[in-house]
Amino acid sequence: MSPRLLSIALLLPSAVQAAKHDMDEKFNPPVTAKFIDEAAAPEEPLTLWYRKPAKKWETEALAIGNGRLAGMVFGGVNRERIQLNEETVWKGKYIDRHNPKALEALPKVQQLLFEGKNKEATKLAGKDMMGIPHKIESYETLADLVLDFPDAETVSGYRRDLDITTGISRTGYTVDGVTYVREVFVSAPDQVMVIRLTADKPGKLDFTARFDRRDAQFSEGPGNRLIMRGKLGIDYEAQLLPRVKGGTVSAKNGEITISGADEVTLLLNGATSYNSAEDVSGDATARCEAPLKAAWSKSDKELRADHIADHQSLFNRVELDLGSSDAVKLPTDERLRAIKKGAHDPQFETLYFQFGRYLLIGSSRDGYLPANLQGKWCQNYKAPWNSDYHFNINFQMNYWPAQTTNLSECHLPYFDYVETLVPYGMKTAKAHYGADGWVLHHLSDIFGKTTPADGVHGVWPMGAAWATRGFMEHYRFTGDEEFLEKRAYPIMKEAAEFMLDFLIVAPEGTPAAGKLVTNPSHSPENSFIKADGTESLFTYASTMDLQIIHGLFTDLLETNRLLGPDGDFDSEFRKRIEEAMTKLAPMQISSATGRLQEWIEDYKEKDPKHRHTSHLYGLHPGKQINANDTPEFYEAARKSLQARGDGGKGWSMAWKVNMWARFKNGERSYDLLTNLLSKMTLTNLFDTHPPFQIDGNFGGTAAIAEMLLQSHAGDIEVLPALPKAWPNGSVKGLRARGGFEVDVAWKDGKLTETTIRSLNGKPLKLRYGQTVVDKELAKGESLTWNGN
Ligand code: FUC
Repeated sequence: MSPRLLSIALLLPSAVQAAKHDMDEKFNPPVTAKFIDEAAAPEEPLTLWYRKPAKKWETEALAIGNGRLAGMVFGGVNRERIQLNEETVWKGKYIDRHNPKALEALPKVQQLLFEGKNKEATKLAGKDMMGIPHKIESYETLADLVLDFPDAETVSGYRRDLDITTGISRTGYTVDGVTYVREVFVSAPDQVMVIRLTADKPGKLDFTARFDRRDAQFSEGPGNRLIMRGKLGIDYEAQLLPRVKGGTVSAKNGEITISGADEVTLLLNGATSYNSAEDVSGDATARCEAPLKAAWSKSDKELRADHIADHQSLFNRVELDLGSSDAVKLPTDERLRAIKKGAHDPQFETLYFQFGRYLLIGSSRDGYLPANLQGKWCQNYKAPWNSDYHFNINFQMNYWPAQTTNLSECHLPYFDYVETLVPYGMKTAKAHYGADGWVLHHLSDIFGKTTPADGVHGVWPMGAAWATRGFMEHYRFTGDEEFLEKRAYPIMKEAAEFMLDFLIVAPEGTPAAGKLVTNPSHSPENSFIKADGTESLFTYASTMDLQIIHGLFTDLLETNRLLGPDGDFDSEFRKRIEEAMTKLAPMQISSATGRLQEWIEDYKEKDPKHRHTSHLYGLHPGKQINANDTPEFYEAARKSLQARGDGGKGWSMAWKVNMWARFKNGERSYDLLTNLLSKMTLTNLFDTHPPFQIDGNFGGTAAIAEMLLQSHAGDIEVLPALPKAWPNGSVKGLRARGGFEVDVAWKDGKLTETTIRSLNGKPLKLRYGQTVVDKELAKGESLTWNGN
C-alpha cells in the first residue's frame, strides 16, 4: 500500500468526517493549465465544463442520472466524491394520518369564513383539520462514493465536464507526466452507474474506493465488491463492483484497494425494499445485484454505447439554435459570470434550454417515480422541503416541458405516481370532507400522504384537481385515446366528484351569494389584509380555486364529448358538471386597480410581489384566460402580472416567463429569462430557490418553448413571443397539441419556414401573427409554410 493510502486507512474516521462536507482544497490541489487547449478544442455548445474540481454540491457538482439512480460528480484530483441517490431512499412509512376532528370542524370553519371571522376559522382549521402527524419525512442521499488517489503535488491540464448530448461526465488531468481520465454515467438500459478510470501509461492507477454514509454497515462480497446496507423504514443497499485490467485489487474493511492498474471500471448500483406506499418488503439485495450481474457480462464499450443510444433517442429529438456566441469556448462558470454582468450569450440560453430536457431525462423515466423538488439529486439526510412532491405549483411545473419539448415518455412517471395517490385521496375526501372522489393537499411523499401538512396553508384541497390536468395535456399532445378513456377520464372524474361535494353555495350577504364556492380556500401561499386591518391567509373562493375547477370541468366536458360524440357517454355525470359550471362563482376584476382579483373580495395583498402568481393559473398553465375568449380578463391578468414585478424565486421567475409569453410579449419574457439565468442559476446550471430546487430549470425550459411555439388556444402559433435578442435561429422537433411535431426557422425576427408533421391526422390550424392557414393533414403528412 502506498504511504498515502496507508495514511488514509489509519485516519479513516476523520477522512469519513471530511467526506461528509463539500470537498475542500486539501483534496483538490490548484490546477495550472487546461486539460484541452481551448484554441484547438472543437466547439461543444452542449457541454458544461470547468477548470476546477467542484467544491460545493449545490452549486458546482455535476448531475447525472437515469431516472432512478443519480449522481453528483465533483471531479476531485486527490479525492473524488460522487454523491449518490436512489429514488426510493426516503425516510418514513405509510401512516393513517386522518384527523377524526376534521369532518366536524369543516362546517364550523366554513361558517366562520362566510361570517368574516377569518382569525377564528384559521385557528380552528389549524387545530382540527391538519393530518396527524402533519409533517412528512425526507427523501435523502443514498451515500457518497469516495475514491482516494495518491497525493498529487502539481496537476496540469485539469478539466471536468458534462456533455448533455451523451449524459457522460468526464474529469481529466495530468500528474507527473501521466494523463488520467475518468468518465461517469448512469445507464438507463443497464440500470447501473459506470465509472471508468484510465491513464495514458500502463500500471498507473492506484486508489481506494469506499462508501460513506451514516448508520450503514459496510462489507465485502464476491468479486471484491463493496456492499453497504442499512434501514430507514425501507431497507437500502448499494454495491460497487470493480473490473480491473492489470495491477491488483482487493477488498477489506469496507474498502477496495486498487494498485498498479491499467484501466478500472467500477459498476455501481443502489436499491431499496420499497414496493409501494404500504409495502416495503422487496429484496434490496436482489434488486441491487441483478443489474450488476447483467452489466458485468457486457463490455465497457457496449455499456457506453447502449447508454448513449438510449439517451440520444430522447435528447436528440429537439434541436435549438438561438444564435451563436463568442463565449461558447469559455468554461461554463466564466460564461455565467459574464451573463451576470450583462453579456449576451444566446448559446448559453440554448444550453440552459437543453439542460432542462437533460434533467428531465435524468430524473423521470418510465417505470420509476416522477421528479421531486430536486429531481432525484439530494445530498441531505433532511432535505429542504424534504425534497418532496409539492402540488401547489412545483410538481406540475416539473412536467411543463415534458410534452412541448418532445419527452412524452418522461411524463409517464407523473401519471403512475398520481394514480397511486387516488385510493388514499379517496379516504381523505371521506374522512376530512365527507366527500366522494379524491383529494390531495399541497404536498406528498412516496407513502400515500394526502392529508393537510405543514401549516394552515396545507389545508388546500386543490392538489388532485390540478394534478389531473397533466393527464388531459398528455392526451392533447399524443392523441392517445386509450389513455384518455382509461386513465385521464376516470382520474379527472374522481377529482371532480370531490369538487362537486366540496363546493358550497355562498350564503346571502356574501359577495358570491348563491354561487358555488370553495371553502376553506387560499391563494397559495399569499395573505391579504382585510378592511379592518387584520391579516388572513384563509378565505373562501380564491380565484385560483375557481380557475382550477373551471379547467377541470371544461376538460371533463371536452373528454365526455370526445368519448361519446352522440352525447351518450356518462351523461348523468356530464349533466351534474354542466349544472355546477353554471353556478360556479366567476372571476372578478378589481374596480380599484383593474387587476384580476386574487380573492373573493378585493383585498390588498400582504406581499404585493408575492412569488406565487396563483390567480393567473387561468392564463398559464390554464387557458381560461386568453385574448379571444376572455379579452377583459386577459387585460386584467396582464395588469396583475405587471404589478407582481420581475422578481421571485427561481420557479416563480420561470412561471412569469411563461406568462409573458402567453401575452406574446417577447421582450418581457426575455427580460425575465435573463433574470432567471443571471440571478437564479448556479454554476452547475441548477436552479436555485435558494437552495437548489429543480422546478425553475423545468419551468425555464418550458418557457423558452412557449416563446417559440404555443398551442393552447385552439391553433398552433409559431414564434408568438420572439424577442429581439434572438433575431436569427431555428428549432426542430417541438411538439404541439393536437399531435404535431414542429420545426421553425426565422431570420431578422421573421418566420422564414415552418414544417409541421402530423402525428395523428387531426385538423391543423396554423398561425403566424395575424395569418392563419387551415389544413387537413393525414397522419404522417407534413406541411411547409413560410407564414404568408
Ligand atoms: C411552495 C413555494 C415555496 C417552495 C416550496 C417547495 O410552497 O411557495 O417557495 O418552492 O413550495
